[in-house]
Amino acid sequence: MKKPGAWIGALIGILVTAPLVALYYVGDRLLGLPFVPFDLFDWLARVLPGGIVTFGIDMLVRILLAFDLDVAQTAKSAEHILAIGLMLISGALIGALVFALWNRRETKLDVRSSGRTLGLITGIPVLLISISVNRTATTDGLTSAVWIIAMFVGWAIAFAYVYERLSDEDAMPSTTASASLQRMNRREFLIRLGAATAAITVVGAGLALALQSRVRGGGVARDVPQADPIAPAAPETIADLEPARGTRAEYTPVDEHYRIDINTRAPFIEGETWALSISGLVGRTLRLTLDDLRQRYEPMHQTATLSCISNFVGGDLIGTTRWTGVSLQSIMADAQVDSRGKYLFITSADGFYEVLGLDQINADERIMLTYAWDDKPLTAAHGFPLRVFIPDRYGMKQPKWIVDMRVVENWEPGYWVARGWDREAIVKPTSVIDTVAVDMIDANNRVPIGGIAYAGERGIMKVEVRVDEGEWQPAQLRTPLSDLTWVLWRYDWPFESGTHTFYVRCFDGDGNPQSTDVADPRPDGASGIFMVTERL
Ligand SMILES: Nc1nc2c(c(=O)[nH]1)N[C@H]1C(S)=C(S)[C@@H](COP(=O)(O)O)O[C@H]1N2
Ligand SMILES: [Mo]
Repeated sequence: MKKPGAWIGALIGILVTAPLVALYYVGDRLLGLPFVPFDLFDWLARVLPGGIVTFGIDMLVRILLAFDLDVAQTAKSAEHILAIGLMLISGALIGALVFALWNRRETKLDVRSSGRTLGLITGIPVLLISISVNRTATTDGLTSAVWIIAMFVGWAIAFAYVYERLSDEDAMPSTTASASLQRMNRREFLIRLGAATAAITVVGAGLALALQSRVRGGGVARDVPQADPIAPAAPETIADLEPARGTRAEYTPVDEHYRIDINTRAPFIEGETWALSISGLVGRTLRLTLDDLRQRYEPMHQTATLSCISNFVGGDLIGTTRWTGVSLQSIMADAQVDSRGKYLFITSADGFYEVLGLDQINADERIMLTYAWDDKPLTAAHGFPLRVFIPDRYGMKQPKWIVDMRVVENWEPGYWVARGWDREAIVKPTSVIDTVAVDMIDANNRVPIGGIAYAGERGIMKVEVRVDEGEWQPAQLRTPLSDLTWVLWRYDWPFESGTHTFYVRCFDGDGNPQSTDVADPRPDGASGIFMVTERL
């Protein structure tokens, strides 16, 4: 009795994995579920040695250049294609492997139980990987877990079913059907299977693309022309501007502040025994306890907005709180940096690290070792006992749970920089609509629209709102909590019922407009004009 071999298994692997990818894509676009191929790719980028990852990225860039493609525009899609390609190749490998395994059985394959087993064996590691690296899903952990496992079990049952079908065909007694007819049957089955998977894949991906702009919570506009810069001037802000109802809190409660790091659980550090060591190219090696930091140095307070570089336009990986600590300049002065010292290598308890230029520290007294958020010691999740604050940079440059600082001569890429993210990670201007507050309609039939705008240390000079194809209209700005925080804005819109699309854009303190380029977060932060469609 002839059975389908490893090559057929590989082919089937691709055929059943393609719809799996497409369905994950639908889940991602429509419901904010994790998109597994990117999670696996991110995880690989993280566990592979930095050298290999950098080499991979270099190769990718070179291939794009060889094809005369604009790297800035295509690198990210190339990476996405690579991630999906790797998933399909893994499917092919698994197909070859399980077909070979199943071929060694004496008895008939039980499609359901074998499918379930294969689904769990592959799905559980994938689930763990997704939990540890996913930064984009908006669904809760349980929903995401059920989705990942259920899809993998379904995928594996499809595998087993196809295997069974192909073995049946092979096992058909050749008394009635000729050998060539059997092969036709198998070929026909494969063609049908191919057509079916192609259909699911195309319809799924198409559906996701067609519907994604209708996702609740808004999206990014693709066809808004870039604004011209305006002349810099002091922004006109209003101290007691009442935000439109539904605008997020101007000051983020610590327990609502986003949390992003490479750990499923925050590293636990004993405050009593912890001490920060400062060594390397210094005249004086320091060992500072929390009390030393609190008592020996002048405390410094800065209310500031922090954003993750992985934040999508309109995403919630951004928050504002009051940071308290010690200017890094005072500490470096105490350590008497050697003239050969050029960089500060900061190590965290979780293996995270970042490298800061001493000239950057010397030029900016706001760079701070932070021990309190919201006037309370840092929580474990947010970096207890000590984290760095650097104005104008995304969170990836700012280690939490610091245990060690070393002055070194040579630059090295930090944790995320080594993994292909931007070396400087300077925040990009962004603005978001939080609400169209129909319930606040006034006697003049005006409905306040509100949200935030943020451009790091440059501040916000102007925010404008556009409704449908109308003109851009200036919004009012609430005086920000500091010049390092986002700005709450409000625009009173002459209400018209019906379905409308609302857009927002901002200009930073230098008069530069936010970019209309639609960019994903990788490698240097997302950009694009936020828009939201509402039926009113
Ligand atoms: N030790 C350590 N520090 C870290 C990280 C990390 O993974 N480990 N993640 C960084 C990233 S990517 C961000 S966005 C911020 C998030 O800080 P938060 O979780 O307090 O909001 O922490 C940064 N500091
Ligand atoms: Mo981040």
